[in-house]
Amino acid sequence: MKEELFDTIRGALEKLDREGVLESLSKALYEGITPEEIITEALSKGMDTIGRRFDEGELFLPQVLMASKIMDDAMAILSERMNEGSTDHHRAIVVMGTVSGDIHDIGKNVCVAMLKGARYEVIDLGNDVSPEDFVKSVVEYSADAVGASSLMTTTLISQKNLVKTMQEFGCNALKLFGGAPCSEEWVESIGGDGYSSNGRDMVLLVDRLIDKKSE
Ligand code: B12
Repeated sequence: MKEELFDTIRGALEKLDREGVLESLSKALYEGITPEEIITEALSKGMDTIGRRFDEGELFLPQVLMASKIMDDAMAILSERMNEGSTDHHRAIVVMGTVSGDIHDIGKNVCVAMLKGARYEVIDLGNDVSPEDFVKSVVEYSADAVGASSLMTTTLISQKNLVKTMQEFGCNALKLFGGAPCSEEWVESIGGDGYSSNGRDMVLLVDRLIDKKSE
């Protein structure tokens, strides 16, 4: 039943069928499937297929844009559900954003939803965020961690600039990075604290690093 619903949601997203996605998503929630599972097992996999088809020249920008809009609508419903019942007591504060020059924010939004669902307070700066704006928010909110997403090889360098700017300002919040062209090795080479390839693992990563920091 669960697998069938995941397939239906994924298939509808791949066919750019907005109503189909939203209907099957409501059904999945009604059946008691968690938003985290729906995001990881259905929506993210559907977006991966869209990305692959785009890379292979089977889909074009307007279709990717349509898929992105459907994803936004689905995430709005799921985020609301994930925030239900969350208490005022947060585990830590995380500033999130997509780096300078990059407008891709679907993956970042997935991470934001996952973190909020796991009771982190998230300051979401959106996309195309300069290193200075990241630092300003860390100071303003006394944030424990910064998460910066980059989806293009051309904007990966902005992650390095962020580490440099944080060091210049003596900002010692944890520095976490992700996005398709990012990797464990890259993060290590720029002096970051952690990398994860998906939203669910990002929560585990933050849990682990925050616990370690407060030891
Ligand atoms: C959707 C999409 C778009 C949408 C973006 C909509 C939006 N609101 O985000 C639109 C159509 C607008 C778009 C525009 C462009 N795009 Co585009 N796009 C994509 C596409 C198909 C999918 C990306 C996506 O959403 N994936 C789904 C999400 C769920 O996955 P994700 O982002 O990887 O996120 C997960 C993990 O990476 C991780 N993660 C993400 N962030 C973070 C952060 C932290 C801290 C951590 C720990 C983890 C983490 O967790 C996430 C959730 O599980 C990719 C192809 C691909 N294969 O990635 C191209 C792609 C990224 N785009 C590309 C390009 C070139 C562009 C354009 C320049 C196109 C153009 N010619 O105008 C513009 C960008 C303009 C700009 N300045 O940014 C290229 C980049 C190539 C490169 N240089 O590396 C790609 C790779 C396609 C390609 N092969 O050519 N794009």
